[in-house]
Amino acid sequence: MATLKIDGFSKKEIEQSRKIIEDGDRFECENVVAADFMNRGMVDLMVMGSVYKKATGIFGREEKIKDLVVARIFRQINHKGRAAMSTKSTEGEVAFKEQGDIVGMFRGAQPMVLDFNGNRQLDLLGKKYMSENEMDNLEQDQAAQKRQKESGSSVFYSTATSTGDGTGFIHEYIEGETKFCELAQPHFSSVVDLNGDCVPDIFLHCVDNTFELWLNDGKSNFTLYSRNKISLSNSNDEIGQISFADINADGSLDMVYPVCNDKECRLEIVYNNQLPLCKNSYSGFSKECRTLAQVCMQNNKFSFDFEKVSLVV
Ligand SMILES: [Ca+2]
Ligand SMILES: [Ca+2]
Repeated sequence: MATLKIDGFSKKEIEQSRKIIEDGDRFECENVVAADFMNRGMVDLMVMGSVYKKATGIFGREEKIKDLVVARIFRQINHKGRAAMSTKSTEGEVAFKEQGDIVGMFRGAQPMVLDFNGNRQLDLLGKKYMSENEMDNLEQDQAAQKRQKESGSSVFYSTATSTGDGTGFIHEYIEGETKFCELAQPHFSSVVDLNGDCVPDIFLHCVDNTFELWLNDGKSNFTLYSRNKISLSNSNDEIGQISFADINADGSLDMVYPVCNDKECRLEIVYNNQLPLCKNSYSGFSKECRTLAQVCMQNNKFSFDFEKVSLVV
C-alpha cells in the first residue's frame, strides 16, 4: 500500500497531517514532485515509483519489475469536483484526484522534471521504458530495429509535455542517431546551450561518472557531439549535483559540481573552451572572439577543459 500524507501550513498552526492518496498495493512510492503540471495555477503531485508483477500460483510472490519507474500525476481538484472524485475533505482543504494518471514509464533512473522546450510547461526527461524482450529484440533483430525505427519508437528518451489546458500530456520523443547512454541514478542531466547558438542542447549524466553532449540543430534533431568521463583523484570520491553557469564570464556555460569523500568536500569547475565574448569590440566580425553580432553564432569547436579548478569548501 502506498500512502501519501501532506502537512498543511497556515498562519495559525500546522494542520494535522492527513492521508490524501491511497494507491493500489502493487505500487511503491519512491519520490514525489509537487508542481503545477497542468498549468492551471494549482499544485499537482507527481508520484514516481516501482511497480510489482502480480503473483502467480498459491505460493507466488510479487516481484518488482526490474528497472521500471512509473510516473503518475494526481491532479488537484477544486471543490466543485470534490463530491465525485476527491478524498473526504472539509471546506478550505486541498483535494486531489484519487486515481493518478500515468504520464510516463521510464527505465532505470527517475525522469527529471524540467521545462525542456522553454514554453513554461514542465516536461519529463528520462529513458523510455522497454521490457527485457523488447530490448533483446532490438539488440538482436535488425528487422525489429527497422520496425521500431519506422514506428518512431526506436528512441530512448522521451519528454511528456503538459498540453497546458489541463486535459493531459502529449509525448514527444527525442530522436538520436545512436543509443543514448545509461543514466546515472540519480542523474543530473541538463538542457543548456553548449555550442553558443542560443539553442538549448542536452547534457546527459550517465553511469560511471560519464556524460554525453547532444547538440540540437534548432529543429529538435539531436546529434551526439561527445562522450567524456569525469576523472576523480580519489576512489572514495563521489560527484554531487552537476550545474552549469558562466563562472569566468566569457559567455559560455561552464560545469560546476561538488565532489565529496569521507574526509572533505570540494567544488570542481570545468571550463567550456569556446570562442569568448570580445572585451572591446561591439560590431563587425572577429575570429578570435564573439562580437555582439556573433553572440548566437554556432561554434562546434568547443570542449570541456578537464584541467579543472578545485576549491576546497
Ligand atoms: Ca546549442
Ligand atoms: Ca565560461
